[in-house]
Amino acid sequence: MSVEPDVAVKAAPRTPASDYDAIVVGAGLAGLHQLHRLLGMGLRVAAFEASDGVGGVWRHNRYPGARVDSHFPHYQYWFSRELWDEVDWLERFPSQPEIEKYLNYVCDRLDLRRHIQFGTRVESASFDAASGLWSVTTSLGKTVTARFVVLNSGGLSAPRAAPFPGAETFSGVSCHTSDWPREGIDLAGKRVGVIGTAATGIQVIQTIAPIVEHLTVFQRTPNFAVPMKNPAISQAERDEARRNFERLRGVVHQAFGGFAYEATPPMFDETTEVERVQRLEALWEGGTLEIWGGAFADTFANPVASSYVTRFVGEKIRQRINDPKLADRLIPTDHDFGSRRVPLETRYFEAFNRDNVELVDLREDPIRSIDASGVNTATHHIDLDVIIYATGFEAGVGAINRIDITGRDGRRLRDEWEKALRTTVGMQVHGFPNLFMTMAPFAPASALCNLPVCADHQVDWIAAAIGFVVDKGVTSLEPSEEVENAWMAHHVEVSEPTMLGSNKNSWYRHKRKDGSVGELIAYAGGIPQYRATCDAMISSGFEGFLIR
Ligand code: NA7
Repeated sequence: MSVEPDVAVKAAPRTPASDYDAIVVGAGLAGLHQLHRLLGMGLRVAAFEASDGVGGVWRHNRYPGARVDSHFPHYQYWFSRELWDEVDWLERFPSQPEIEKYLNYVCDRLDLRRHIQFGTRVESASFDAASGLWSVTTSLGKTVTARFVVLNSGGLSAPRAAPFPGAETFSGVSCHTSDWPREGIDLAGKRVGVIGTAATGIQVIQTIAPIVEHLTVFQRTPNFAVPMKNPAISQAERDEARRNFERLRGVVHQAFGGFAYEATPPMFDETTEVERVQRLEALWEGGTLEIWGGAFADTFANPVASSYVTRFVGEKIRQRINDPKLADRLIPTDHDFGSRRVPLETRYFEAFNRDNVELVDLREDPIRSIDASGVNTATHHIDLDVIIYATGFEAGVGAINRIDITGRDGRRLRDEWEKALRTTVGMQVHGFPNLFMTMAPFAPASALCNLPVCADHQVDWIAAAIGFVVDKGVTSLEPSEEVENAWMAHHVEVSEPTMLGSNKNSWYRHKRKDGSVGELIAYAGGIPQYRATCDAMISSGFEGFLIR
């Protein structure tokens, strides 16, 4: 199968004494592509995957209603024309089973499975400056050496632990959404509690409300959400997408968030009141995420535009909730639309019109503890058969920090990041030569991107960086402190002044171990600026990097 654009390595790696040239951690969406790309460069590569199959988050997040919020044809690999031609997507917003099947298909089509060691969690990685090699130790007790380590361990893959006292004493079934059992959970006729009302909680709640006997929704922060329109994909639509593959690929790689939206939106002040309403109505009816960043060119930066869209969305939601007091609780008043991740929904707000669905507003009545029979809030006890934790992830850093990583001069990544979270373009860290990562903080891929587009780009950049080290016959590549400072300063300059920066209550912001709010991990400069910086690093021969 052809791969474009290819990165050919001209010289043989200089470290035949190592077990591998590169180790890839994770066999999800980015890991599979990374493995394929590095093997295509003629490197000796092994991938380690903790679970017993491929797919990463798309293998584990099999909760009821799980599906992607990126519409067809966006959520697929963009590096291969053949894959586009061979895979017939069924729904405009593919479901978890469809995506898991796709990733398994890609794995076999690219003949990757034999390079992946399943059931093998990477526990530590340590750099030895004398040999220029990383030693990687796995849960099977084995240590292997490699020149390069690439962490494709996922930006939203380490679940946040439930902090409720007594959770372990619950006698019913309880489960985090990202750890949903393959055999499923029978929810019919059960009293179910869902904790969390963001992208995941919304999908669960709207799906199970008609099935369960009684549903208690525990909401801490209300979220804006926008209706998803999800028709089946016709053959004509597939054909059209394939015909337009090259054009679309050019567009998504230079679009702000990796979506080929139809037109560049106007500035808010350049539109009349009538045009604003028409525009928002059309986007609302469109049933995609386009209303988020695509309503006005300056929605993220102009508080007036942001408030306008916020009011519009709030009113739309209010019309769908029968009880005005309930609407007050479900419609956010503490943040603007789009300053947190916007979920798509299907009759989510109507679920609260059902007699069997009850909202517990945790801002008024917080959870105090969990016991054998259910949840205790500050005011009452709720009997439950099942508790579903839709409580999210340690975003950006969780999966990386589960690995004990020691770089140059004994620096431990966890400790460095606890002091100050930093990366260079979200893919390397000063002090950690030849260590690469995808979907880490301070890149579009960490939050504001249709992920396959951003993951493909990061895989390409990492391949180019590794190719550079090998071709130059040097030992290692690492961003200098100056390069990293410059990237972090740029990130803060473009991201903090946006409405994303003004909202401190979102997974777009790092949460430190002590619970305090840290850095904004979502890079808000958009793909074009980001790619320009990354491309310039490659074309300048990684100027300013430490090349040893
Ligand atoms: P999120 O977006 O992190 O949401 C987690 C939800 O769980 C959110 O409503 C939280 O309320 C709630 N939560 C978290 N901890 C608690 C506690 N201790 N008590 C009550 N409620 C809590 O995770 P998702 O899985 O929905 O989505 C993650 C991303 O995955 C999503 O954006 C997609 O890109 C894919 P809070 O808002 O913090 O008050």
